[in-house]
Amino acid sequence: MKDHSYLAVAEFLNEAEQEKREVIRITEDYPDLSVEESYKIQEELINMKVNSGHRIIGSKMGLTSHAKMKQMNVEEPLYGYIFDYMVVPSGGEIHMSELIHPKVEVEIAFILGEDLEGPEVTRTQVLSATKYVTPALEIIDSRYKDFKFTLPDVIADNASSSRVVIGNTLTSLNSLNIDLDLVGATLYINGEVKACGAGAAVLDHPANSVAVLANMLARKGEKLKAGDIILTGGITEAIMLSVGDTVSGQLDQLGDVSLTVKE
Ligand code: 0L1
Ligand code: MG
Repeated sequence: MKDHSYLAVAEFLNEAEQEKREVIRITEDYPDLSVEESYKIQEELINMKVNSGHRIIGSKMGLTSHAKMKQMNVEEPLYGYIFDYMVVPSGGEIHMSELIHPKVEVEIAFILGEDLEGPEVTRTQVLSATKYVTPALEIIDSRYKDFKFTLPDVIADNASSSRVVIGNTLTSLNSLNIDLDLVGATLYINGEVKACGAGAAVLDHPANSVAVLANMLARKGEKLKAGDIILTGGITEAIMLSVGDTVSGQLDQLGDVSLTVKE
């Protein structure tokens, strides 16, 4: 792909998000698109959002479960960026009219107290740099038709990032009685259990996800900063949402996080 095409493809994906319109995946036109090139498109997309006045508040990791990595035939998770306009307060609403075909997953979010700079960040360093952990719901909303894509497609599309609900309870790690890999998570929709899992579903331990992110960012000279919010990856599978749904994510010792889906 030629350098000037990165910008054109990023514009195409940004418009799809703004117009709430699903589009044909970009690898139909660029079948040889590499992972490296797809991060360049993502970078253009992120710059475009920043230049239009949106603020980055953190990042997200995706494809962090062994099952999802196997399904996509990849050996490494992917990352994307979370913007201020994506954040919904716990107990708040998301609006279907602003989205395409949203799905929800339960995650553990980390809030950093110190910067973390790769390339060799370890889980132990992550745990000591973490100020709080909190439950989160991630709403993913791929801009691609029928949620179908290859790895470069989804990387370019900012890892399907769409909305994020952060719980109201902030917990410091030394006040937890269990390790985060053992934290159980349950996703309820309209009072029914739709999915459940444990923190270990996320790269064996959610702190590993933050370490991998720091080390991936180091490849392009970026670091994680104190105050960043990091969504470490879905503990549960992602479940399709419909208007009228009331969603609750409950995590052992970390508390609850919820949202309602409106028109
Ligand atoms: O794990 C995730 O947050 C999803 C990342 C992108 C893949 C998808 O949209 O399913
Ligand atoms: Mg996620």
